[in-house]
Amino acid sequence: MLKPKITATREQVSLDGLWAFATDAQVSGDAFAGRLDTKLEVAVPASYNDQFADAAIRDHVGWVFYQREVRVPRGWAGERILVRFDSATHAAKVYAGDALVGEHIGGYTPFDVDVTDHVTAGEVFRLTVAVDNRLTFETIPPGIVTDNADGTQSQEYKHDFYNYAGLARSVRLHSLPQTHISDITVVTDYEGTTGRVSYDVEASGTAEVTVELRDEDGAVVATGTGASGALEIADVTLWRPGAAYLYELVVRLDVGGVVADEYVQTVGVRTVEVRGTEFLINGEPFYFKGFGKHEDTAIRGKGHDDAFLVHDFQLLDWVGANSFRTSHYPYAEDVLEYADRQGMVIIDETAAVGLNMLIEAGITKSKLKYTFGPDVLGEASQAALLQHVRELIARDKNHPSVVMWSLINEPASNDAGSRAYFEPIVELARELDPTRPLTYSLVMFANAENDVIVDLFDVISLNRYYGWYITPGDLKTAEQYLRMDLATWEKFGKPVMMTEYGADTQPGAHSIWDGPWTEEYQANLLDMYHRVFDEVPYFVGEQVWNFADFQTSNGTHRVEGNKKGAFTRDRKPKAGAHALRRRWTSFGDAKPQN
Ligand code: GCB
Repeated sequence: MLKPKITATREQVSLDGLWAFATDAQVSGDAFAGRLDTKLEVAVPASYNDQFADAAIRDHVGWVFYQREVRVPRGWAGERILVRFDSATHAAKVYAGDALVGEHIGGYTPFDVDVTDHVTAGEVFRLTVAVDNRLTFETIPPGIVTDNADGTQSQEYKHDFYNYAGLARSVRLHSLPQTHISDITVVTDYEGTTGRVSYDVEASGTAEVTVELRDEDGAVVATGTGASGALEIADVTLWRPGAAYLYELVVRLDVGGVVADEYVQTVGVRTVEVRGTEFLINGEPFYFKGFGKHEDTAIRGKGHDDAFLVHDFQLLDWVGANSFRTSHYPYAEDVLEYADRQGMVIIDETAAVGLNMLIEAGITKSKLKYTFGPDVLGEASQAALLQHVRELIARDKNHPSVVMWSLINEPASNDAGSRAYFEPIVELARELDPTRPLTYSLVMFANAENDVIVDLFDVISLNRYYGWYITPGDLKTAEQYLRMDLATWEKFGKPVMMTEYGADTQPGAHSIWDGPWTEEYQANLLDMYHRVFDEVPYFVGEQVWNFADFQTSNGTHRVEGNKKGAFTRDRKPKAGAHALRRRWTSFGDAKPQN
């Protein structure tokens, strides 16, 4: 799915800014049509929850409404006119005037609504977006909604982060020519100094396709005709971790000698491969150093913010990280585009988090006794995940920064039913993208003996909390457990990495002892893990949980959210961040040598 871009044939108008806002409890009558009777305004892009000082909005369960007037540029007559939502968390209904013009389910992937037949170039129309934050056994991520006696509903979910909702990413009105490029797929390779860009263009009508590949100086390095083909680049400059290089593929549709549409697709030439127990980028062993992140800041919730994007990448660079996982959902496309330009390596994760009914926010506590089955996560849930994987790969397939798909975080992969649930998901991902390795993050309870899906994947990614949830305050025993655990995965002959390890840390808490929550404890725990990692020959990476503190649902084991960040929520380093910096700046992108 192509991100809207301004080109010679395409235009757009940003709809970011303040919109009228109300929850379904605040409007009477048919809230889904007509003018919204409200004095509230809400900022877009940003989750709505923390913008107001009103618990009834923050913890609202159900529909909320966003509304604004939109003027269609007068030059757009004859064009197709669409509204692009970079995300609406978790389900949306879109209205132009009173007409329902589109719906979407899934809170972290973009969608277009075609409003051509409902608007007029040069005139104003009323745009309303109803957004539902409810998570059920039919959504990804899943959740449980219960009806309360007072007519309201309560929401329960198994993931740790707060269920921020609303329009957290950009909204724009954009135009497309009637005959237009609807999709582009690029796959890259190289041999010696010759690069190869295979491309495939889909168009909405009959047209001649021409392509032109330009280097970073704008020089044309290859041209081609036809909807698919392969371009060769003499003396190619590869896209490398920490040293990005991006070509531009200019795709044009020609109808009767006139350019009907033009789109510019960035291309980084690089390969990824799992060979034996190694993870290779451009044929060279790569060692992941970095974090699981969240899209999470004060006030904005999950709202995308360019200043935080830039600052977070600066901190990643400062600490010596070369990668992160988009835990636990696809991030805004702006993040991936920036990663492409900065040479940051991304493990791109789906929103399949909390598919584990036996745990809650990292600890054991649940009424449900199993996860997969017709009355829990069954066919409807699986269909939702299949659709989500289609949308994720359609959106992110062309990003050189994305080197691996993480299809699930901490599923109940020790539950016998998980195999039937996940096998079709893995098959679909392989069919849609045969070029990238697949992984998923294994919960502590899934071990080398009882996990029933590990053989389906290419890289074994472990989430382990020895020294925190297990043997807290006892790093000696934690070290023994960790060493034993890592040894058990050797038999699979695959690369193993740690996608979560860490300790909640209250900045300013100190101790000379191994005291959980202190800054020293976080640093010592990380050092202990690293000592063990460096002993394991098939180990390919370490991603600490988490880059920064983040907001969670209410719980007695959280103090104003999850505090496992190396940085605080406002991005100040804890002692752990300094410990990581000492280690990660001491070696490059290859595994540290003992
Ligand atoms: C996990 C989850 C992550 C939690 C973390 C924790 O295993 O994958 O979402 O935030 O544990 O801190 O409990």
